[in-house]
Amino acid sequence: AASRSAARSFSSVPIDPSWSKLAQEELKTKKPEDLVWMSAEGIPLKPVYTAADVKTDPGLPGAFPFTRGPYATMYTNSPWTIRQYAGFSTAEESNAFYRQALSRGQQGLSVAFDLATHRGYDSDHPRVKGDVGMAGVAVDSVEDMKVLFNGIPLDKVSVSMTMNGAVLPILAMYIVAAEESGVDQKKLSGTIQNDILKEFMVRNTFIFPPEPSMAIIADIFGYTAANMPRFNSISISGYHMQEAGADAVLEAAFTIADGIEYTRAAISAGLTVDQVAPRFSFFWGIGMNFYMEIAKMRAARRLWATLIQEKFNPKDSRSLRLRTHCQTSGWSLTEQEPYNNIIRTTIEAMAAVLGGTQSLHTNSFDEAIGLPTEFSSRLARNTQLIIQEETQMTRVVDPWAGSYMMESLTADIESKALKIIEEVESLGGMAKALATGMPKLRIEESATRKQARIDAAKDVIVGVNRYANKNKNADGDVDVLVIDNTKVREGQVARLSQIKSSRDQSKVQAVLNRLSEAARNVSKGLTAGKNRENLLALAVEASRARATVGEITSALEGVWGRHAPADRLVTGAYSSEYTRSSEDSEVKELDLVKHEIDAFTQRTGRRPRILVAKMGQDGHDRGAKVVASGFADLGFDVDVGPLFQTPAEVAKQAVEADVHIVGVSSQAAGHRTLVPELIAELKKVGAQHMLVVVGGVIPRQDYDMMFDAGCSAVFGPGTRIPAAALQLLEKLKNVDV
Ligand code: 3CP
Repeated sequence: AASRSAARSFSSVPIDPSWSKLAQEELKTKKPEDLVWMSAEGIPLKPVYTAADVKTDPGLPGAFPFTRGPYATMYTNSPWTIRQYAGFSTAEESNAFYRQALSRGQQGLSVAFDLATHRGYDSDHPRVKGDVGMAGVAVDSVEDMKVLFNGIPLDKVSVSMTMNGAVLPILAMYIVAAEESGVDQKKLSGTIQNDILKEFMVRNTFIFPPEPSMAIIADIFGYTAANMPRFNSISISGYHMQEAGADAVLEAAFTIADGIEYTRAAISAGLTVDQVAPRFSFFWGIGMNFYMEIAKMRAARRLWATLIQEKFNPKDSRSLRLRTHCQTSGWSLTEQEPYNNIIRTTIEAMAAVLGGTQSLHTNSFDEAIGLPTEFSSRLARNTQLIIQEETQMTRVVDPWAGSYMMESLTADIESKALKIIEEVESLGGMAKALATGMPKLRIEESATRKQARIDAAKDVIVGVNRYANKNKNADGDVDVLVIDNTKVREGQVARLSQIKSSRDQSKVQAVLNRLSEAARNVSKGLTAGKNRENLLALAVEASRARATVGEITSALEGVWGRHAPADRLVTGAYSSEYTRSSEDSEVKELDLVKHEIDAFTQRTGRRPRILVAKMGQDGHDRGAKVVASGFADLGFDVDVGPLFQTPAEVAKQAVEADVHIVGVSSQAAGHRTLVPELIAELKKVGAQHMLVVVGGVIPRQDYDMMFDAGCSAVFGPGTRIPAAALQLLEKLKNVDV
């Protein structure tokens, strides 16, 4: 049914007439146009391409517009960097993990910090109890940073640090740790993510409001341009947009638009395009739509070169070369039949390589379940080593060039993305566009549609909505890494108090005061280097004096405040995608949900009401948003709680809104600490009748713990929204509301 109704709109897609004749003989009742597939991007993928579909010559690799790669020789001379993103627990444990990985074939480092660090809190802060050491390594001061890189030659190994919110203290502590190990900052090669625009759009680990956040970035550009010639000052990231639900066109468009905005920010701060753009780098997510991902990478390179040329007219051709890191899609991993994820990751890695990435992370197969183990990390690394060293794929530069399909698809993505970039530009650039909410809403709409296509089995996920293995335990339980969050926290707290008692307090206070003064000057609109101090230079001084991440952040927060985002919910996208050409059984299921909601409303006088809550510093809110939009479209009253709540704050909101259900979304392992606390808090305020359900990345091993704590249901990844709704409505029948 799906392909028939889709084909109706495709009679306008030009298909080679001679081929159509040949095809018609084979097809019998179908038409050649029935074989056209419409992608999520709205790009029709035709069954056959010919020379007539190619309108653009891709040129040569290493030459404008760099469609075929930023370097002329690419992997034939030097393959991409195998750079696995990792970090957990303490600096000691992460350091041991890095050293082992490097000895077994990994080529560059990529540090994952815990969420407390991302949000600028020291490990002893009460808000971060469930987060310390969980989704990354805990770093509070330069002492932790020194332990993290102990024995690793920072003048030889390039280090990427995924840090955006607390970017000043973290980059500063890295510089000081290197300095104290005898490596001058001039020699440091690596990358700091430093991409705050996409944090406001999707990733949510911002700290300060947008304006001072952009000033921080400009200061980092200024400092690295002057002092760190080998260091990439930013990793302009589409990855998180894809993880949040963006299709390839949205990802490419918003990321390039971000890059244009950063270039403008640098120029407003008195820098030139050629001082900054050669050290800009990019970061793509690579999902399962194989051809589309390769085409996206090619199109993005061409768009960047063309637009930067047009808008800023650089003299240095390196300003036009889009160099990128890629990560296979975390979202595409399934909790069901997790070994399938090894296969998915291999295919995605091949797309990244065929698309010409400079650096790559391949996910571990168990990442939809919990934190990767030593075993799963080794398999993930070996996936890249096998592609790099066994397949001979590195022997030819951009082997897809000249493919009718690939050139046509590349041009399609380019033109569609260009339209969106122009839309953003017409709003005044990405910072202004973000203030309108447009990019965020587009991505959420795309995510909600995607979920509806999966729930209606229009998009197939093997082992989830097709070919599900009925014997759930056939593969056995998959091991996950369990971190003793309390122990890590206690260790960090002890080290913090030791540092604070052994440093020169007046020196620390003096430099923190200068940081606050610089922050005030930022708010007055003064420019770094001219009439105020550079924020990163000050953070370096503060780190040398042993100021902590939390203290450096507070010195700025005292002036700028902490950003609290306003939110809107997508409506209608779920039901419109779901009902359009869905199977009968699925339409019946929706009718059943409706019927149950009506019955509930009759019985209680109001519709079932759910609070979708996020606790701790986990800002991954795609799941929460999609569930909220889906439930609202199904007929629930939905409240969406703010990000970063404590259990007590969630309990308070649940009571104020008088909800029937609190749905907790957890993606960063905080549930073990935070869900039991929430249930205790609900009891305290007399709301023990409310159902508490948990969804997200919850290892099977934790299910019993969740039920024992008093949860009514646990929804893992791959749960269909109508099925979850029915289950909850069933449980509400037994509750006196
Ligand atoms: C490369 N080189 C070459 C060639 N290829 N020289 C001659 N011939 C060639 N064919 C040179 C380059 O010019 C460069 O030298 C050096 O070799 C290294 O190559 P590179 O391409 O710069 O590669 P690399 O150092 O690995 O840098 C890759 C980029 C960097 C530029 C993409 O930014 C990077 O590593 N990014 C990683 C970002 C990351 O890991 N992010 C993790 C996100 P020079 O140095 O002299 O120029 S994890 C997020 C997870 C989700 C979440 O956020 O929660």
